[in-house]
Amino acid sequence: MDTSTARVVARYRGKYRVKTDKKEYWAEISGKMMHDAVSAADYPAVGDRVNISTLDDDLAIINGIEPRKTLIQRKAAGKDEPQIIAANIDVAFIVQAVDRDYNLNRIERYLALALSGRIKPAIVLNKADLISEEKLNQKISEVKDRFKDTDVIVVSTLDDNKFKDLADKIAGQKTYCLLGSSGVGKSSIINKLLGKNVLETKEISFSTSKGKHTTAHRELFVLENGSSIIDNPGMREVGLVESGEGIGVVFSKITGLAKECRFPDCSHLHEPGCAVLAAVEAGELDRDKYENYLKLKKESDFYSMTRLDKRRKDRSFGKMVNTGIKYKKKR
Ligand SMILES: Nc1nc2c(ncn2[C@@H]2O[C@H](COP(=O)(O)OP(=O)(O)O)[C@@H](O)[C@H]2O)c(=O)[nH]1
Ligand SMILES: [Mg+2]
Ligand SMILES: [Zn+2]
Repeated sequence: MDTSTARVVARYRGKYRVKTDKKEYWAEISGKMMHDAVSAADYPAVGDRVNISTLDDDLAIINGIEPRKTLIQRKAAGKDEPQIIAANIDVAFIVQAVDRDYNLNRIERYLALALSGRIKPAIVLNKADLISEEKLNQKISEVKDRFKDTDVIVVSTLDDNKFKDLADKIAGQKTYCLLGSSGVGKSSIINKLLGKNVLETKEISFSTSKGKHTTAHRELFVLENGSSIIDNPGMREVGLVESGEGIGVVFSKITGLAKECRFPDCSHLHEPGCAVLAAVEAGELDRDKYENYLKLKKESDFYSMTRLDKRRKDRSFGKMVNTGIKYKKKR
């Protein structure tokens, strides 16, 4: 049995595809890993580097996960536990289509998601072919205005000249992921980077203006220059998990202003002496940005609170069970 390191390139229900320098294998986690796992984070995610033992030509066992450099996670509908999107990502491309999907608040949400995982974000505006030069320039300046420190890359997958800027950004050995609603062109972008149609793309239905996703699983592709890129199909909901940190970075202007508020626990909603509200009133802080800040902050605080609450309840339930056992033993 040979052991080596591999990268997780796809994850299915309980099964993984892993890739070494030489080849790919189907893999499962070892009995020990399965036994020791207590949360979703203990299972391999796409992008993870793992230690494997190969069983034969195409089967392997995953024995452990190497420490993750970065981790991107979200809250999925109806679930308490964060869902892991991918590991060891260097750059997250936040993709929006300039024609219909375009929404500054949503970009901001994805930015918080990426930054809370300590991943460098870049904004990709796709389908530049669909709107006039004038409208496009207006959107570009809106985005640049709202997100001053983030790269904005404008592309069209239908036009080589309008795709170069993104292709040039992809450096060897780094790992990228695409985030964005379905139908914005994530799979088309990967096909274009691969130079062949590996991923199926779907027409957008006019009634819902949403593309039906076809790639059911998350997958990592290795490009010619050695870099890797991950497609994220079907990301309908991107609830924030404890990403106070990401929010702090995206809204650094607001967190800076908050230090000047009269009350240290100011909610920036109605308090006297609130520096944030004052800046909104004075037109120094964009009102949309302020409102989106309140929304995302509330969501992440609520998430942290319910998690904490749940842990407390679990603990007291644990105690109750333990006392019960002790009592029984005594008798
Ligand atoms: N006009 C135009 N259509 C595009 C562009 N990129 C992708 N599309 C189309 O948008 C639809 C959804 O693309 P797809 O890659 O499946 O989106 P995904 O759901 O984000 O993976 C498909 O019909 C694509 O052909 C583009 O740059 N311009
Ligand atoms: Mg797709
Ligand atoms: Zn305040």
